[in-house]
Amino acid sequence: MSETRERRALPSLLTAEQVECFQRDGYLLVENALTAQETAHYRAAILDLVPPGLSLPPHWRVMDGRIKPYLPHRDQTINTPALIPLMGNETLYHVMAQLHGTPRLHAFDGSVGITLRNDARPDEVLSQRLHLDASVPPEKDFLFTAEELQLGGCYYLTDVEQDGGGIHVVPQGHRLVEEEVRSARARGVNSRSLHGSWRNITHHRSVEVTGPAGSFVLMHHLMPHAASHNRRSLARIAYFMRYVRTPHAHGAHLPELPGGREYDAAQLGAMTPLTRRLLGLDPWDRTRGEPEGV
Ligand SMILES: O=C(O)CCC(=O)C(=O)O
Ligand SMILES: [Fe+2]
Repeated sequence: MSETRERRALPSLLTAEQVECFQRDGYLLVENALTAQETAHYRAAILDLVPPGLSLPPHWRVMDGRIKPYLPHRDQTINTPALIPLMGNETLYHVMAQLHGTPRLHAFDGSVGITLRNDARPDEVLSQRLHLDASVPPEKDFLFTAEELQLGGCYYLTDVEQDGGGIHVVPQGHRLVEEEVRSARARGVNSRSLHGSWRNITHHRSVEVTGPAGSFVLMHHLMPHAASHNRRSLARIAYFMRYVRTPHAHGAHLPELPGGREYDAAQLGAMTPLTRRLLGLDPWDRTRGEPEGV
């Protein structure tokens, strides 16, 4: 099927108003990205990673009550057979394809953040500085094109109420970053090195994104964001994903590990044809002779 026909075959899950909100604000809460059963299943799969005696493996990271599990070999992509289907979730894929304007996407990340209640430093809201993730290699300039766009964010697998460790974002932050970069360039200033290479953004105000379990907090890659302290009893459980067009301007569609990722039989068995394409195991153009759609 041609890419144009594939595009026409895609469902539009977001309303025109939601698309407009995302384009204006640079973030959007997509509710019901998961059913209640899916949410419970993935939450349990993440909690199963935590050793019962709470003896956390030395290669996991814990910052201000925010636990970041790693698989052996220090891999933060948590793609166990129980969690791989979340990397290929069809609802979120269709949302991402609608916003990217193409069905041919690459999906990656799969990292987890469990934010426990933290009673320390009650005057502080953020547990991290507002930052941009390293979606554009530091030696490259921002392009501001669709080929560079990364749409990422996290599933909330628990209800996230105010002060419950929700991710913080800067409304319209993606536009503020673009304006600042363009104006720095016009003055001959190296825009990549501003604000500690965009890891330490202190001049914008942020808001916490709250939402029910099963939501996805969608963010533009130029959105300044940060983790916040959880002041509530309920731990916040989040699973992060990113989607880019393939090919992507800076090669984000290419395998993250030299030689590509290796999957065992249980992981391969948990993948749908869509998941295989999203993870780069099958090409998008191998559609001849297969049923239409994904
Ligand atoms: O856990 C969060 O809310 C955000 C974490 C984050 O942005 C990061 O670690 O880069
Ligand atoms: Fe981040």
